[in-house]
Amino acid sequence: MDYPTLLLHKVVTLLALLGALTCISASDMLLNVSNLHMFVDELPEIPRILGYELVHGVPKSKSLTIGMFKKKWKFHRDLPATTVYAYGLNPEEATVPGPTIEALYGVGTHVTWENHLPPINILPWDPTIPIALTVAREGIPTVVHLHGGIHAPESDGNAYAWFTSGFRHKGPTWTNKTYYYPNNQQPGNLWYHDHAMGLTRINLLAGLIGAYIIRHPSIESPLGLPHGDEFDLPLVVFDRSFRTDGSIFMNSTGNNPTIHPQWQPEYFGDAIVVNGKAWPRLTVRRRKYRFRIINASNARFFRFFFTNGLRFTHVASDSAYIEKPITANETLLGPSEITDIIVDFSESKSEVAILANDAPYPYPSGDMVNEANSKVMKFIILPNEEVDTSRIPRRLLRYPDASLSHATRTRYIAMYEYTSATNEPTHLYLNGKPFDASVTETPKEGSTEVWYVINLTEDNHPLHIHLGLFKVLDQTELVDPEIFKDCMTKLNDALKCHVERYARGKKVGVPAHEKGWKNVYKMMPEFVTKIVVRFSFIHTNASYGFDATAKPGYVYHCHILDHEDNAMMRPLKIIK
Ligand SMILES: *[C@@H]1O[C@H](CO)[C@@H](O)[C@H](O)[C@H]1NC(C)=O
Ligand SMILES: *[C@@H]1O[C@H](CO)[C@@H](O)[C@H](O)[C@H]1NC(C)=O
Ligand SMILES: *[C@@H]1O[C@H](CO)[C@@H](O)[C@H](O)[C@H]1NC(C)=O
Ligand SMILES: *[C@@H]1O[C@H](CO)[C@@H](O)[C@H](O)[C@H]1NC(C)=O
Ligand SMILES: *[C@@H]1O[C@H](CO)[C@@H](O)[C@H](O)[C@H]1NC(C)=O
Ligand SMILES: *[C@@H]1O[C@H](CO)[C@@H](O)[C@H](O)[C@H]1NC(C)=O
Ligand SMILES: *[C@@H]1O[C@H](CO)[C@@H](O)[C@H](O)[C@H]1NC(C)=O
Ligand SMILES: [Cu+2]
Repeated sequence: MDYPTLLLHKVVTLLALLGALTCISASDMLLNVSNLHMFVDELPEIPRILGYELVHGVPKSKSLTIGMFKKKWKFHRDLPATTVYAYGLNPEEATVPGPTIEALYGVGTHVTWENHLPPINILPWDPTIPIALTVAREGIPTVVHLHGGIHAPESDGNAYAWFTSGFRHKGPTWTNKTYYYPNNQQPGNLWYHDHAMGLTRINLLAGLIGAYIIRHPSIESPLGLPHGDEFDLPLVVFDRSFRTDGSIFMNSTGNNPTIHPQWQPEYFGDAIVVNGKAWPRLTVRRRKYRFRIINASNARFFRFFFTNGLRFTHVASDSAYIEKPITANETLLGPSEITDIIVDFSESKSEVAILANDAPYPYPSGDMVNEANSKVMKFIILPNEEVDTSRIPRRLLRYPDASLSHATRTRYIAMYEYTSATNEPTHLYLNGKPFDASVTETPKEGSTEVWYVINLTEDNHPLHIHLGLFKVLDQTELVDPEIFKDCMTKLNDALKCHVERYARGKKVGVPAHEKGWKNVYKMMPEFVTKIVVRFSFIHTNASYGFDATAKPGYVYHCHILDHEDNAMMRPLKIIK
């Protein structure tokens, strides 16, 4: 090694050691979550913040300042308080998840996101994966992405637009303290979360997540769905492991410690947390409720169902309504996916309904769920009959058609996983390229494209595209995947490797409730998934009304956060 490389290596080793030290607490005992009673805490009410104000009854744009604070949070009655990072208007009101921001269609919201986090990280970050190494000792880099939002690149929370406490240090693509969300898109469910380069998995694990709803009353009210704070609730679901002292447990030994001292390919926790409490309970009336379920896990998939056979009806998926309600008895939710369902508790034959999960982890070929992570929350159903004027309409919202004939460009997006000599994953790339390699995906504003997403790994990767929405057309299994993978490993070129000769295996249909516009979809391993991506508003076809071509552009990435950080993410630049 030459001298500068050697020096860098020493610094990295030292920092790795420091990273490890900061997370080893006096009590390093992993909590056996089986010792925590389920359903003893009430589902907390998440504070709501309006992203607009009413001036003489007329909604006007509003400016919010939301901070990130280090504080203590009680995840369970019998668990000591946990140190977390929480979003809120001030430290006292900060919560995990953060306040739900309610925006109105057509009324913009300005948010100044402020970092108040002290420099020592509460979780083991790994300095060998691409992160803001230079400032890691002087502050915790953070940047906020509004997932599902259609807004200018400067407000998109680019991974390199991070900033530390007091904006003392800023990443290379940082531009402005205040973000602007125009809210001119279709009504639906969004969420905000951290997106800092190489630290996303940690900052989310520490608590930096929150729901964001765009409402369009003149379109939504006639649908007659359950509404109001009592009957229309976001449920932010994630999994965490804890130590006996209450601290969040994240393994500080990597699966390839000589390469990455701390990084592991997927984080799984044993306790299932809903709106900030582990396995909470909610008393409900015998009537319809709307639940906007956000999967904010790093890597866990959930397949939700009710143990008493109660069914539910999908009305939206990710950030958009679907055209027609779809009734089902179970639903599979990938990381960062959002499902929006109506549950009619008047149909329940019992007085208790447990929302349960039976998705193996990693999904689909991993371990079966155990007692702890197979239960999510409990609903206690009041016995008296209710008058319920809400309804589930036969049709929801229709958007302009998006057919393949409008597509002007075809792209192939291949997912690669790289392993060490011991066959342990070391990192993952899209199209075989690191995040920093120059941009290759440059769609035209207003255009429609077809992307073939080729999953060459053994895992299900939820692909998330910023700005654009997409529809999943079909999923086709690769025949002779090993031969095709070999070629792709050598040439990294789907056309030269004749993807069409391999993508002719069995076809797997897209579930009815996921046929609408999505911003994340689970890409099946060894399958080619064909999606049609739209780079204009889906509800009007209109152009965005802001400069989508500005720097620093957008990104697309795998939403398993441990993958995104290392570095299953690529730039996406919109051109005129
Ligand atoms: C956790 O506790 C449960 C019940 O006390 C026990 O059955 C289980 O073996 C324990 N698990 C571990 C990993 O110690
Ligand atoms: C920064 O954001 C504010 C508030 O949205 C806006 O008025 C201002 O023009 C922005 N400045 C730059 C340089 O983008
Ligand atoms: C932490 O990860 C290492 C390496 O993968 C593994 O050997 C160890 O058992 C893990 N520890 C716990 C408590 O899960
Ligand atoms: C849901 O229905 C399908 C098809 O009828 C069935 O295969 C599945 O086992 C059911 N799931 C649950 C959780 O009842
Ligand atoms: C939740 O999201 C994580 C990561 O995005 C994913 O791995 C997991 O499967 C998702 N779970 C559910 C229930 O959707
Ligand atoms: C939107 O654009 C598509 C093609 O891109 C077209 O078929 C459709 O008619 C347009 N709809 C509206 C409302 O302009
Ligand atoms: C890739 O394939 C694996 C293995 O089947 C699967 O679990 C994963 O979801 C797939 N990822 C995508 C993006 O399809
Ligand atoms: Cu992934």
